[in-house]
Amino acid sequence: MKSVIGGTTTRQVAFVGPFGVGKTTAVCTISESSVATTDVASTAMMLRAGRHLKTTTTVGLEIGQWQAPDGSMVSIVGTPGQERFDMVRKSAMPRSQGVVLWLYGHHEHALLDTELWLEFIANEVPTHKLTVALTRFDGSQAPLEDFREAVDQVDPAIPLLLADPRERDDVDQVLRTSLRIPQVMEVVS
Ligand SMILES: Nc1nc2c(ncn2[C@@H]2O[C@H](COP(=O)(O)OP(=O)(O)OP(=O)(O)O)[C@@H](O)[C@H]2O)c(=O)[nH]1
Ligand SMILES: [Mg+2]
Repeated sequence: MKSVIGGTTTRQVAFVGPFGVGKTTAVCTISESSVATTDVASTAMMLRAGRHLKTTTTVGLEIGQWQAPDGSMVSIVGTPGQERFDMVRKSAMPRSQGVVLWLYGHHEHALLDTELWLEFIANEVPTHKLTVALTRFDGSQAPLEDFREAVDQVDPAIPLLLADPRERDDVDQVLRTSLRIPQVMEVVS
């Protein structure tokens, strides 16, 4: 595997979303080359209900590469989830053709988080570039229709998918959707 430092491609997709949702995991799952990550040991271990406990966090941009169905390579840029790295996250979005908002589907504030993150991200990028990927959804906090409704409030055209950042097929589908590559889409409508 060859390491990639800096983008060597013309198209780019950015992964954004809360701390620990799985952005780095998704970049590593999908990448054709080894990923230059910017993860460091974290003291901000998340212990809130239902959220994942982890000991590292992303502080800069991490870059992987994904091979699109037409054979071209696309840069996949993971961003930090923590609020204090807001500037880093914002820097990745304008040059991306697609922005994927990864969100939690199962914790007690999942719906409110969805609304707040959508509002925040929709201020930064046009909604036609946006895709929402819901992780860990189990219906325990709110039905899927409620998440769809929250997305509709911003733009009904924004695709919403259920995806596991650890599963290659899921991340592949998220990326195709993000670049609006025609496919048999199992989006929530
Ligand atoms: N059970 C479960 N675990 C998941 C899922 N998606 C990701 N994980 C795990 O959650 C953790 C996510 O960690 P990261 O990929 O570092 O998260 P991140 O979004 O990059 O975090 P920051 O960069 O710190 O904001 C990993 O340990 C994953 O294995 C999921 O759908 N279900
Ligand atoms: Mg990360």
